[in-house]
Amino acid sequence: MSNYNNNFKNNVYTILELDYGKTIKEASKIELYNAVSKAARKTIKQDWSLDEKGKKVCYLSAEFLIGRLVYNNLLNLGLFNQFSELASENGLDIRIFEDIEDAALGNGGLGRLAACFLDSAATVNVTLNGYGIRYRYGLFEQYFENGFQMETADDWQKAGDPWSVRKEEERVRIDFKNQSVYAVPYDTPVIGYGATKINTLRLWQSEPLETFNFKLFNDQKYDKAVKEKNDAEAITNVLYPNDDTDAGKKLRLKQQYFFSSASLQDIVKRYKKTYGTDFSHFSSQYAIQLNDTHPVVSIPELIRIFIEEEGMSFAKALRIARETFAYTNHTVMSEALEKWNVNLFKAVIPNVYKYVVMIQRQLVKELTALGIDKKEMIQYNIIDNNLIHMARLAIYASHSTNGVAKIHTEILKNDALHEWYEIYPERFNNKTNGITQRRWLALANMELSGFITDMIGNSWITNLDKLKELLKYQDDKEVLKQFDSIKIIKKKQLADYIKEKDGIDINPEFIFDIQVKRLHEYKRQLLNAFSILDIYFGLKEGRIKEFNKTAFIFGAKAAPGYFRAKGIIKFINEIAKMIDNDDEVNDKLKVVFISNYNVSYAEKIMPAADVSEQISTAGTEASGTGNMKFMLNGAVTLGTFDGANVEIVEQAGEENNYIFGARVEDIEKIKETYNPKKIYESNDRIKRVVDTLIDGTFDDEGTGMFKELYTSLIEGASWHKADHYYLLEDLIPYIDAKLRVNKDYSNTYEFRRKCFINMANAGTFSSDRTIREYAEDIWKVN
Ligand code: B1N
Repeated sequence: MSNYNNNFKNNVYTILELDYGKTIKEASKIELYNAVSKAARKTIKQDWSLDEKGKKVCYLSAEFLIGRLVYNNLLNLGLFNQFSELASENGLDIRIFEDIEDAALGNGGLGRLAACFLDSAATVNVTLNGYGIRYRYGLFEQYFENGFQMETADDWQKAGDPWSVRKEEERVRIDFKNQSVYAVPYDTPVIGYGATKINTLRLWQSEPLETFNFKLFNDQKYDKAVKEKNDAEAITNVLYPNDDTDAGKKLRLKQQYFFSSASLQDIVKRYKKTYGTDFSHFSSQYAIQLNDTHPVVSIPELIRIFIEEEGMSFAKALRIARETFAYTNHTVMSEALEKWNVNLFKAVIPNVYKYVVMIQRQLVKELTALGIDKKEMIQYNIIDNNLIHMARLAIYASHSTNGVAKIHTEILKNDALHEWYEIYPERFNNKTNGITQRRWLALANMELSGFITDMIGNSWITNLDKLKELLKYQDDKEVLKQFDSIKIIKKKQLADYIKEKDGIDINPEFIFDIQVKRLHEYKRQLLNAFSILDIYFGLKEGRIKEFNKTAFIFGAKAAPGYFRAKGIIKFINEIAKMIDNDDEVNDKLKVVFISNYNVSYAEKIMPAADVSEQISTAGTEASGTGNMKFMLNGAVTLGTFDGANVEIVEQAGEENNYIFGARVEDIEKIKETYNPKKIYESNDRIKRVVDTLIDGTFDDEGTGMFKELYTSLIEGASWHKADHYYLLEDLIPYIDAKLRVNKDYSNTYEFRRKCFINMANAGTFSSDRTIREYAEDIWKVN
């Protein structure tokens, strides 16, 4: 793999000369970035197309959180060393591209999972192409003002988009009730490791049929003349910043239909190039995976195309649709389950609504035949109470519904979707999430990668199970010492990075205890905050005597309209300030809320953690994938028995992690009688930390945020009972577990041994494994 691309460096020079008339010395960072990216692209030998032979998987997702592509592509193309040489020959730092913007075309775990799947499918040789939306602005950029979250637009194309190609001639037309637009595809090559396979990420951009209405312009109606353009562009202008919640907005439905229809038109057109109008091979040529309910409108859209454009019968169209589509569920939380108001749906895509009605009628027929009566039928109805239930539509009209971790799939089967499991048990299956070790170990932690490769060779890059071979070193003092020194290097690097980005000093000798993920009540960042306050008071009172210095690091974006989540950010920033100003404790306690947590920041954070915080209420976090990234980089998990944490401790041992708190069964039992106020009133420590929300310890500048958080815990609200996520129930066991971690850290050797065992057992969390399971069980490819 080393020397088949020996033109790369010369190509960089040539492109700089042709495109910018500059030498490498004269080129700007952005020019160099464009030249390096294009030169790397040029080394791709095979042509990459969407028309490969054999079965093709289409991964439809509203989000692809791909982050920064340049380093990953250099690695997978085998060009990283040549790039390093080029840099050093010209006196440049290889990190020169670190201020190229991330492509943040996703919110969090769901979008990042889609990106890891792209990398893995191309690497394990599965033909899988991603279809999604080319948002003009991705997830907002976050900064803090006085500890409050502020947002600005994420202009991710600032330095250009040298990895994509616009395919003007492959545009398709999308018709809404009162608007028609073009969907123009931008294709990005997805390069498998070793570049043996190139797949495609096709993102659609919305554009007007006519850029400029000349007649209106001549009639002096200037505003109207540009209106069509603006209205068209609005559709793909911005990513909805909600993670795990449903926005329910008209524009969002337009986005969903826009990319679903564009992708299906594209797929059908390609199919017809080979098979004409004989659709009997369709489902053996295409598998379509629906990433959550966001692309589920694809189902009635395909049926519409088959019936209206291909003259197929409804029965046949539904059968082919069912054989082709599969659905992944990513959450059981009711706030996130998409339901579209019938009137809104009809106002946007009336001609698709027709087919939803036909599917609903067919559902009633089928269920009646199964002996289900009218009353029982209600829970299955796709159209019910003037709402279209997208998850029900997906389960009914597809052949596979999967959850994303064992415990999550069990909850789907036994609880959230139990009624569907009863009638279609064979459709349900689990596919535990995974992460790509190329980005999350080989690139993010080159020091650890090199160390691992020295011990067991480099086959782990495409076969992560090989890490198990490291287990033979688990008691080797010398190995663990080196492993520890790598962690220290990564902690120093993170400290430098935080200093540079956020201007905050962190002592790398502190324990790095880290919680990074979207801000949501169920993820319980507030529980973490309370535990820190209790430790703070404990240190001041002398209740806690021995304590290893710890930096508690947070990173999280709150949806801009999520008032409570923003209150939690402000609260944590207030705690950080109080501790910083307290000379009694600030030599051993530090709280940091880093700003603008994103994929690139994560690449610095994951390798530097000693403790991974995964503390969601049991039964709420479908899987989590950050937990896997921490584990792979050698951190212990401090977490609840939830999501993939369950499988993490199954692999690495409970004795090497810190599991605490109520389990799903426990919560089931206490649910009816749960009384957080009583817990609060009967425990002085709990009362003390919760009261900081209202006793003047902290100032929320008159926003009422802290009082509202207090109320949500103690009094509840109409839509959620008090302390809906059981913070007070779990607080004391959580603090106990946290102090156990802290104590165990005193024995460096024992602690690093735990970390090492976690890393060595992370093999199963490679998204290569996940993709192989989808390929075999759901897509039936290879
Ligand atoms: O999907 C991830 C899981 O690892 C996480 O546990 C899960 O929370 C996450 C609506 C979502 N579930 N639902 C969403 C995202 C955007 C949106 O608009 C819902 N994200 C998840 C990968 O399986």
